Amino acid sequence: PTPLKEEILARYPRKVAKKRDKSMVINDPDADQEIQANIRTIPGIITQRGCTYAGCKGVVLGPTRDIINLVHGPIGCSFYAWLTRRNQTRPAEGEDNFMTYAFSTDMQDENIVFGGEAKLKEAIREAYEMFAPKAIGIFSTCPVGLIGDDVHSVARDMKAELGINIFGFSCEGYRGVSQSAGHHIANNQVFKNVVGNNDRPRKGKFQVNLLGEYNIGGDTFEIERLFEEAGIELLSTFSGNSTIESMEYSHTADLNMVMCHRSINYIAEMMEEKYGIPWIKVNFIGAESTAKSLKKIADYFGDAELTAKVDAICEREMAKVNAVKEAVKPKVEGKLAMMFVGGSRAHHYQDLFGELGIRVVSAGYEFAHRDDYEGRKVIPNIKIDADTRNIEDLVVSKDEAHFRDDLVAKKDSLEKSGYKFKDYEGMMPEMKKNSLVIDDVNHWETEKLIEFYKPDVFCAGIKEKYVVQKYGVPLKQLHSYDYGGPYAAFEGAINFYKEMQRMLDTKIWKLVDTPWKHEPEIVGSMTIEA
Ligand code: CFM
Ligand code: HCA
Repeated sequence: PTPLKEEILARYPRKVAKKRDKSMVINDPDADQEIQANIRTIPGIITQRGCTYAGCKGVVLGPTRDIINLVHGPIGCSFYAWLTRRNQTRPAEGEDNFMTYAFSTDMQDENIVFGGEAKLKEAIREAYEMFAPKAIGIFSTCPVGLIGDDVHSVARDMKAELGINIFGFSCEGYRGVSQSAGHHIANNQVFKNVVGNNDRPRKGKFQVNLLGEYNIGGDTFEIERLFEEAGIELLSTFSGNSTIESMEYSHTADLNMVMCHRSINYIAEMMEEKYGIPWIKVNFIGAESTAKSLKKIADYFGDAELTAKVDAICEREMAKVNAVKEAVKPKVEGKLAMMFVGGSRAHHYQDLFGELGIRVVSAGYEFAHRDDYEGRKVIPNIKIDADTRNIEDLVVSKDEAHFRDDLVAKKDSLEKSGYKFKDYEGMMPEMKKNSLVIDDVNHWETEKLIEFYKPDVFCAGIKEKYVVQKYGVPLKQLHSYDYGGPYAAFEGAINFYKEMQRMLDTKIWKLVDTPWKHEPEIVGSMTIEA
């Protein structure tokens, strides 16, 4: 072990050290290393993680503009998630957009004692009368599960009463160990209640869905532009810039592309089982990854005209990207970065840093699973613990009327020529030897990482931002992008290069000096009992 890992573990009580040891791996891309992930956070440690409700309501359903996402719970759960994720949307003239609102039943003590179902029904009626939405989703917060309100029976009753699509989510904050459980719950309910509700006739020659792209800072818009130019019909994005209707006919696609594997692999798998739609992993973060992903889609369809268009787009855009890269790279090359973000981004953004010659010395996810680190090959070996068993695993069967035997045949023949489906390799094989991979990093570990590596940029979220900056290290939020973005696709890469130049090609951070370095306000020592 490196001195750093030893140093970190040495300060922990014995049991904690034993547990954290398995979540920290000194990477060797050529070895099959195992990392511990998706387990409970140690109580009292300052984790980066959020809750199951956040993963369900905020992440997966939040970006769909015309569903009323009604939170059943105390007002804080809505208020603190209100517009903070920066997922954008572009409604057509006259189309509904409820994303700027925060809908909540505003539970009070009285509802906790006597039950909140009546209040929930009233809130649904009120929302219906005011907005006449096509659908309403009900999201359970912690107290709902504790007092036993049945959001699903309320949803059934209100669906019968109002005649619109209404469905509930048992996504109480404590339901799983992190946001990740909320993704799974969201995937299940959207698949059961939305996907397949509308057999819209075919419109395009090449019909696809983009799964796990949430339009943070306008990322989805960048990808949509490329598809449109290439003549690829994007039916539905789950869920950036989406509508409920687009999800209803998403089962008529010829291909599913998975961007964020962690949050949406469940729907990709279920769509393949039920409808025979194959899925591939794509990544539109990084110019080279974007070009590679576009070419992979063109290869799937095997159409000469499409391939020529995609090649032309890539060539034209790469010329623009390279011009900026050549200007920026000499100024930032060789600098050190580290990134600790929820799921996919701690992996995807390594491609952008790689393009600038910035070295990623340490990275990790808040809540991803072993397959996101080690690749999907480990899925059969992942131990299913009680916390995971707590989340419903849907049993899906073939829909004979809609099943695409032609796509299954296409997949088989492409696989024979070496084309890879469901091929997520994970983060660790792509990271440098001896880089430090850490799952569910905590505040103490963050401090030690900064002291040890003295990184030039730290990528994480709002909770980490100001503490890290007070160490004299700039922090780039890879969740909300601070006020910036888009960073996806070619134009996004250009934006990101310029942002890195702005943040890294300056001496200002070296001047940060905190008063407590010289005059601590309190001095003391602490002993932690094992
Ligand atoms: Fe997927 Fe996301 Fe991420 Fe995620 Fe998130 Fe997010 Fe994230 Mo914040 S879906 S896992 S639950 S890429 S909200 S858009 S930035 S933690 S790395
Ligand atoms: C969430 C949402 C979040 C939080 C970001 C942050 C996001 O997990 O509930 O901690 O800065 O991207 O908005 O991940």
